Amino acid sequence: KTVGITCVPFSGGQPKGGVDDGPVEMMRFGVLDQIQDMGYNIELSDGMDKYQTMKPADDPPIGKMKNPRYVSMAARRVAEQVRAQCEKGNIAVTLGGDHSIGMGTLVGSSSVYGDDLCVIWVDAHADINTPDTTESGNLHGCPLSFVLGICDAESPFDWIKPCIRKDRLVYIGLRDVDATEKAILRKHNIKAFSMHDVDRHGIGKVVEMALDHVNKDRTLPVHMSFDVDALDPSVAPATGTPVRGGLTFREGHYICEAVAETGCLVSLDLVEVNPALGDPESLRQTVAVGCSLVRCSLGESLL
Ligand code: DIR
Ligand code: MN
Ligand code: MN
Ligand code: MN
Repeated sequence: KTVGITCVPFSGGQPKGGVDDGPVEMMRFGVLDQIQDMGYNIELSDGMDKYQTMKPADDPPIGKMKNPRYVSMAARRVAEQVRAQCEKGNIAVTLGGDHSIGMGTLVGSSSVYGDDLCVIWVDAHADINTPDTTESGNLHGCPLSFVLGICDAESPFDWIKPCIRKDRLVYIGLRDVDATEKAILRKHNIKAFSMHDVDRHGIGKVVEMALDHVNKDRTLPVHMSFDVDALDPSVAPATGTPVRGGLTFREGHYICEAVAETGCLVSLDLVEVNPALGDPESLRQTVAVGCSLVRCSLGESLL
């Protein structure tokens, strides 16, 4: 089996520099060798360096959206690379970069797997603002609204067609959701397990309920998008928008292990590792946990 890795050194979906160094730091930490040591072949998508050169000289906001052309171009390239990996039957692993690239990975994966694709979004945030509801204008808070067709994607995002079914999306780990996003979740009946649910039921039950919701028979292809800020800041401090009260080290890993156990994982994002934030020990800890979540999603802890 081959793991197809796409590195996306991109930070245009939010204001903090450094998240574009997430992929290179995970590589430096040895993520490729680690995956190979598990018995997988590795195939790297090309062009780690391309993202900076795509940056338009002039990219004024459109409405509230910041860096719209840059985000759109990057996501479009990600979509092509992830699509190519999935077409070959590789497990497509995308290392970010900020979470705006999630619109690319979902377009890419669903272009191969169709609307059977189930999405598990592990995050402190819902990332489902529309260009109209976003307060911040940061597009890492918006990727799901485009792919679900909750807003009609206007230029420069008009290449994105609705491709993910609302009843095949489930969240785990939410604890910082805008009022506008809560209204969207309610209106479209989107299933979400917040940290409150994790406290109430325990992570084992929550993951089982989440999988039951999107993939009752465990036969459909699964995409997991894992934002490291889902973890508690004590576990993953080096990230742009940390929120207290997150998943423990074990809870985060449990989710990945349970997804691996289904054998249904076809694509995975690991995003929002920002090596520029915090001291060297915070950086090392966050990069290490990012790599270990990737390995567990690929089955490292299964006996
Ligand atoms: C907020 C924060 N909902 C926004 N979102 C974040 O900017 O739309 N996403 N931090 O990662
Ligand atoms: Mn996110
Ligand atoms: Mn987040
Ligand atoms: Mn984010």
